[in-house]
Amino acid sequence: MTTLFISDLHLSPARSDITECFVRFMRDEAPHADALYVLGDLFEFWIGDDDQTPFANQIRSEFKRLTESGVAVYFVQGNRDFLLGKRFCKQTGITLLADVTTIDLYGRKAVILHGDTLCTDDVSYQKFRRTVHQPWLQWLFKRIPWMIKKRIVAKVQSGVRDDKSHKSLEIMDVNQEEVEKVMAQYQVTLMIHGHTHRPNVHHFENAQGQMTRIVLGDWYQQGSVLRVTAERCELQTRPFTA
Ligand code: LP5
Ligand code: MN
Repeated sequence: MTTLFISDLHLSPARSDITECFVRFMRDEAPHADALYVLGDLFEFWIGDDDQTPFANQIRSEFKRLTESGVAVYFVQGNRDFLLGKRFCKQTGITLLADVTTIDLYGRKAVILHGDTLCTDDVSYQKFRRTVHQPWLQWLFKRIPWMIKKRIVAKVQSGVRDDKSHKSLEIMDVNQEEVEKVMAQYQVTLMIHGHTHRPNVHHFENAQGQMTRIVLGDWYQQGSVLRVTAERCELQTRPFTA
């Protein structure tokens, strides 16, 4: 019995090394698991479920193949694929989860999330996030032709990149108070998230008891997988070369 967690792959047609590692993972490793959780930022950027490029279809077919083999696949949106929606899920058989969800991991309750909402010191990002998560704006955006959306995203991305380059690493990390607040709110002692690209297992103690926060790694230089069984939790890497 194994449950796998991945996040922050940032898949794009420009990075065939990441895509190849992902395809190997999906075909050789994931079929042996009970469930796969993708905790956001699967894509470098997902413009919308109307993406019909060969690349988008290749990724869809990998998920479809996996879910058809009987593996349950769950998806939490990241800050780069918050526009991935119901259509993609229907086409692939994956299940879209709420931004913050609790799951039962072999008898232990855990809260899972992408992790961007924990970075409360990053005030400009949180403001930006609130804007792009406005339901009316997303409703409108989804109705724009794909090629025009692509141009809008490229334009917004360049402005966003400039702002990010001025931020400190501390500002872009999680806020410990927010972590503890979310864990208390969901009454869990285990949290799993990605986003910060700082893979680690953090242990700390507070009034609620012994807490564990597992941070998933990104896929820039290698694959990164959290394997959980009833006995253990292990952050592992996968090389890009087969
Ligand atoms: O992912 P990572 O680590 O590189 O950076 C994130 C934060 N950045 C983002 C930005 C997205 O990756 C790119 C978004 C393009 C969006 C196009 C939207 C099209 C409209 C859709 C409408 C439904 O998420 C980064 C964090 C970092 O994580 C660490 O936490 O710091 O945040 C930023 O850099 C954001 C800036 O601080 C905000 C700049 C505001 C620019 C104003 C743009 C106007 C928005 C108008 C929207 C239509
Ligand atoms: Mn992210």
